[in-house]
Amino acid sequence: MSLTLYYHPLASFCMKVLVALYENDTAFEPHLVDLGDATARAAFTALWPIGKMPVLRDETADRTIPESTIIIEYLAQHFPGRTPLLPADADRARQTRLRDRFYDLYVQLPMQKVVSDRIRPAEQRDPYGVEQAKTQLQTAYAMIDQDMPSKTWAMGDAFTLADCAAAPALYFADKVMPLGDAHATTAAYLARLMARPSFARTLEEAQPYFALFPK
Ligand SMILES: N[C@@H](CCC(=O)N[C@@H](CS)C(=O)NCC(=O)O)C(=O)O
Repeated sequence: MSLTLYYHPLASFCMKVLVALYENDTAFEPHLVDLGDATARAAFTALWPIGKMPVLRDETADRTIPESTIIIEYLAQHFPGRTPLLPADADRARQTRLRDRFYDLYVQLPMQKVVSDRIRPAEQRDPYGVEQAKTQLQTAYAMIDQDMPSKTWAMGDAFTLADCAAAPALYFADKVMPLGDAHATTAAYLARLMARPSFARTLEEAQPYFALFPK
């Protein structure tokens, strides 16, 4: 098989790429990376010294592709399917990339800040940083509420890269700072994402690992 995905089923940026792969039934070999295991970590950082998942390896093309957005762009270009993931129109493609950046930088990263603080030793916690992250999430929720009311997906009727980014970002953000009734439009978008077969499958496969998610 040409494609191998180095990933962990519970890692939110990996989920983003799984959604893209499942959207188009793209064949790949899953390679689960346990970064807590020294040997597995060494093998993974030999591939991508930054040490962050996911990484895609295309053996046929002899290419190593890191970074979730770049992986999805690669899939859209080299392994296209029924869901185009990036619009052909250049302006719409730019707007899609902006929304992808928005969900990665202003939803996913602040969510990770809150989660990672929970698993630190008490003396290394960063309450000020967590407060800033929660304020960032509030701003992002309000922006999504404004952006989404008349749309099914982030770019309208078509499911794209932006929705791949939004799905795990909003799913875990809702766990650390619930959307509730105050953000009903964003909550409804999250419900649509969770019902989308590609993301439903991704969540199903992560179920055995959910006990690792810090409450
Ligand atoms: N910008 C990267 C972020 C990847 C990332 O943060 N991955 C997390 C898992 S969701 C990771 O590998 N964390 C392990 C670590 O930081 O040691 C992307 O979009 O792929």
